[in-house]
Amino acid sequence: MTQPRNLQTIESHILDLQRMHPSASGDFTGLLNDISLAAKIVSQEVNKAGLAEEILGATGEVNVQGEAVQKLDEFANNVFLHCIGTRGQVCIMGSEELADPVYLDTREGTGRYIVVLDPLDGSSNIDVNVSVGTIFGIWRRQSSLDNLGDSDLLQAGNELVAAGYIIYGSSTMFVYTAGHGVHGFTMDPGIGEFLLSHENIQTPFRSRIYSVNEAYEPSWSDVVKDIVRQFKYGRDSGNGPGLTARYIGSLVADFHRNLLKGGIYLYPPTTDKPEGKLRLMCEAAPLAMIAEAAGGYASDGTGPVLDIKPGHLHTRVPLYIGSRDDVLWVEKKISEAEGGI
Ligand code: AFP
Repeated sequence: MTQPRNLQTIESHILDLQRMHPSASGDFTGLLNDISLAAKIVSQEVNKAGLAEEILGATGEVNVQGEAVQKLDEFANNVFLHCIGTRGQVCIMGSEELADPVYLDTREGTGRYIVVLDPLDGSSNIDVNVSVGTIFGIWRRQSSLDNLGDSDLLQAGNELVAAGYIIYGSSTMFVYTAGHGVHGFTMDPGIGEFLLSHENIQTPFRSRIYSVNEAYEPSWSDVVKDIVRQFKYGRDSGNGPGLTARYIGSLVADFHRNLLKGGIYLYPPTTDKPEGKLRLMCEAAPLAMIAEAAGGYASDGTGPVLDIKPGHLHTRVPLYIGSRDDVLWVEKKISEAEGGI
């Protein structure tokens, strides 16, 4: 008879993490708990999106990225703003939905952390019941509280203390890393808890799947066209088996599937978007930390995404992320095409 597994909530998992650092103040634990509470609230609202007429569809406004703001985007943004930093442990919060960073009240706490997030990524999919997600990254404050500025907010991904995402799909999952493996928790709606379901996720070294919006092919560079063609027909000599294609158009969902099954997600530059579409701080860097902690890799085509220092909160980067072998191969192809080795 197999031994039943002990159930573990995300809160107790985070507490275990805190015990590994005897000097920890509990600020970080509290912050992850805040994020988990916000995720539960957003999850509940996303789940009833089809029922509640008044929260479906666009608000009619355009956000700082020039995209139509969905009502649930606004809702999720507000929930995270209200839930995060309840102990005064967050000094700055940046959101994909807000043009400027928000400086939070830290009188009651240490203001030790900076949080940047995309509260509801893939929100153009909500109306058609496709999975959406939240992505977050947590950095540590660098200066004193009365000297907060760009050096605190605009840090590279390799300075991240933790990163995670929540996928609101057929079930809601919370996946995070704080540098000790990548762990996934699935929401049990009956008890309203995230329970450990995917301990120490390791992503396959080689892809079975490529994920890219191929409608942009006419405006890709020749090397990107060739890379995607080779994923389709088999890498290099065309001898290997080609990959299968999957593209949801919701980054968290595409990334999550590829993380578990082995795959590469590409958002290359196009002629009209030479920087690509995805934002470094609230999408690419946090997912890059997770990919690397699971044995994968993320590149902007020239080097690790984690090395890139943002110019501003909404800096965009091209993104190639997923199974390590394939992302490194993409980097090599781009480097060769640009006259490198
Ligand atoms: P939305 O939040 O506007 O739906 O954008 C989603 C997203 O940022 C990311 O989740 C997708 O992978 C990507 O854009 C899809 O972009 P394309 O529609 O250009 O393929």
